Amino acid sequence: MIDLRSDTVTKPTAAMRAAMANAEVGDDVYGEDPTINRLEQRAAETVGKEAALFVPTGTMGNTIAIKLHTEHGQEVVCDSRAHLLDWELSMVAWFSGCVIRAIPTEDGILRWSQIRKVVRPLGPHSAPTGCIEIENTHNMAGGRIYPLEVIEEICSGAHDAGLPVHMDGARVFNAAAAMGRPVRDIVAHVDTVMFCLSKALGAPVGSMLAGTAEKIAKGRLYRKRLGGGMRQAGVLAAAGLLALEESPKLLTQDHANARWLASELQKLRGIQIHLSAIETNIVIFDISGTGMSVADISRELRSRGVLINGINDRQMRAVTHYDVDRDACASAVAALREVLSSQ
Ligand code: TLP
Repeated sequence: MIDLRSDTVTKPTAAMRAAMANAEVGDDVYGEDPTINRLEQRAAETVGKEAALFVPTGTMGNTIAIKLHTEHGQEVVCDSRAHLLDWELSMVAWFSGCVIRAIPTEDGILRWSQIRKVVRPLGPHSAPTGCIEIENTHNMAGGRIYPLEVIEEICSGAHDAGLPVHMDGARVFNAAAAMGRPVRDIVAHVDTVMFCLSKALGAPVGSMLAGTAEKIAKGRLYRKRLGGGMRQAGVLAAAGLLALEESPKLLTQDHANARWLASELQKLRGIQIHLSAIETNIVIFDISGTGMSVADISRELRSRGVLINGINDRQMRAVTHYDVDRDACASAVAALREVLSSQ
């Protein structure tokens, strides 16, 4: 199977499996797992924050971050296609007791000029704003990257208004690779950042939440409350360390494959793609001109050994990663060409 459904499907490398087998472990709830401690330290150094916390999932990392930055009854400002809003089972409401104030954007990238208009204090009718959340790269906008000056402007506006900023940086290493900048430059101004080891970086499990030592110490307690105290999870952290140290340099290959895939898909009858929007490893394409439904295309592709899912009734998403090389991308294009021509 050529699996382009997501970069979450990456399998651990042979080196990761060997590191997992040999990992030194201890009970992490007592703070005694040396491999997790090393991963948390390396992650904090890499992103330039005081401390970092190993969490089982990106969803848990975002959930803890929002809880750290808000009180019950506040609003969290984010883009209207944010993962936080559409794909995390309303954890903002469930765990933090907040509602989302969503701002529609063309490209997934919020600007301070838009955020400023919805920021408000507690009033007789209005809930106060608790924090701002930005997603970098933006998944459902097709892996779009926040320009550094936009992040700086949002953070300075938010901080002047007394508001913290959390970055859902599930794929911030993709942004860094595409920009040729270290992650620490991208996240320098945000208060917390969550990034995933288990997506394009290839670890089997795990994400990191980074911020001040004080926030991360409190975050550790929220992680326990959420059932995320993981004991001898150094076996996972060992793969995570390799994901952190070794995988970032492979990402530009995924980006080149995504651009190539997009340019080939664009040649197919009825497929529409904005090539200039392909900045990292996510290719979102519109199939409404093909005369077929998303579900039919997905099913026909599957029967030809290719997995690509729809994200709504007219768009599909293909995500490149290290388990899908250029030849596999070519086979996926050929399969889709065949599906469309058998129409
Ligand atoms: N994204 C998954 C699905 O949930 C859509 C994917 O296949 O892309 N933030 C962002 C921006 C994400 O893309 C994801 C996962 C998460 C958070 C959550 O990470 P996990 O799945 O580890 O909870």
